[in-house]
Amino acid sequence: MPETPEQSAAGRFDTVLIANRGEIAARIQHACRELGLKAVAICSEADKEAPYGSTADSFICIGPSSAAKSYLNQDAILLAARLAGAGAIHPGYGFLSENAAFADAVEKAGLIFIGPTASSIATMGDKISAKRAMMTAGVPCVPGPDTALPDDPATIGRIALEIGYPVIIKAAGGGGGRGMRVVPKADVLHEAIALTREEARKAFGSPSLYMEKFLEHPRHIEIQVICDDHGNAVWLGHRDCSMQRRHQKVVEEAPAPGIAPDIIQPVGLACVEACLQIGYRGVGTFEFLYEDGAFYFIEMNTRLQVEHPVTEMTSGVDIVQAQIRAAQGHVLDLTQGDVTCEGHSFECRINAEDPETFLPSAGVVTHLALPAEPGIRVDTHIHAGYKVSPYYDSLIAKLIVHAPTRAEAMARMREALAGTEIEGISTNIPFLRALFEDDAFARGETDIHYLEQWLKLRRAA
Ligand code: MV4
Repeated sequence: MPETPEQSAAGRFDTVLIANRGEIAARIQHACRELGLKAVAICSEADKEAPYGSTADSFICIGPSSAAKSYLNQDAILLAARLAGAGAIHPGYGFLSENAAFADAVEKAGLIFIGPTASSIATMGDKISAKRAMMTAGVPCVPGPDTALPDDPATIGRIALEIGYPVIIKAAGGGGGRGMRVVPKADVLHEAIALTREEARKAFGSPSLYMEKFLEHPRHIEIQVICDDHGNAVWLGHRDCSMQRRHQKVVEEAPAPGIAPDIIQPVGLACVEACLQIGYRGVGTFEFLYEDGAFYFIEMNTRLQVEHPVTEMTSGVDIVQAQIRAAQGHVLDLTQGDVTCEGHSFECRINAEDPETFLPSAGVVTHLALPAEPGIRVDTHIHAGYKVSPYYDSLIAKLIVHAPTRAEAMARMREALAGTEIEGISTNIPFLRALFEDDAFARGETDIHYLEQWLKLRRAA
């Protein structure tokens, strides 16, 4: 009798090393425990007091405070996994989560990387090969070639004319806002190409560039997918992540407001089709720009994202558990027909930062009060007495709400923010409170530039 997929999955691993820190290390540990798995926590010297360390089955300090010597140290992480008897590594987000060489090294060490294959990560890491894969699969993309720009200036000029100005030059190795330059008209095209090529060579080790139509006032909308290793994939609805400053998201919501189901439906199905075509496994996010009623693919994230909770709230699916089960080889236990998104969810990222300069604010949390009403979720690792270190990202907590309608969810977030008190360090809470009083935001009238404009007006006032 051939093994069923469920049988082959049995015993693939019973211990997960969580190669991350902060709120997501705590979140992944909860998911492991709920699945009956043991969790190994790691830390740098700065994180020795982390609360998720004392609740883990083992806790290993892998290096000094600097991320390069700890959370990015592949050999130290693999050694810790071997010492603790872990059969799998969950990379969380950031750090090594989208590093194809690390995914490969994990598998070569005989462990399971909780994420897609190294090959999927590499394909999506190169923004040109990602775009080509999506065009092939029928996902709508921004107008522009799915090939690298040639060297010949005349050909480049023709490509720009064909797309129509303004265009944007992007580095194949970039992404997330790094390595791009807008070109308003032909007379600055070649200078822009030269500058972006040099930056790309230095920052990403590759001078490869591509060109797209520049969309001036889009919203940032993403589609969450989850896939197994057996040819099953579903999408779990969409999120609006337009509320950002310098490519750092501040507020996310699900669903994206004002988008009719019949216009997003074919886009979601195209994402699912693309996953099946490329043999994608685990969780992933398709990022789109949305302008004048149309969707344009820009990038795919091959990791669990910071904002996954808003999709968990609306879909009812535990995305981290589903991701781990997919890595264990289990067959996805839901079909597209089972996915029904209900109500509306918001997430606010609470950052330890100076409200004026946005510089990270380190120090001890001297007082902490968190809201705990129905429909409110707080993902955090901090507590009163916790020391926020200056070494890492300033995200210290995520406030997540869920309610039947968008207006009710906004009201609930106002309550959640009112009930959140953090003293001893500066946070962006005052600014989030003001944002949730904004009328245009309440009407869903925002785009990727809204927050920066709002901040400028507020400073002037
Ligand atoms: C664009 C764009 C306009 N047109 N591509 C920035 C991050 C990276 N993921 C892609 N980005 C953009 N690509 C075209 N063809 C505008 C942006 C962009 C942006 C996108 C999403 C969220 C915030 C943004 C802020 C500035 C620019």
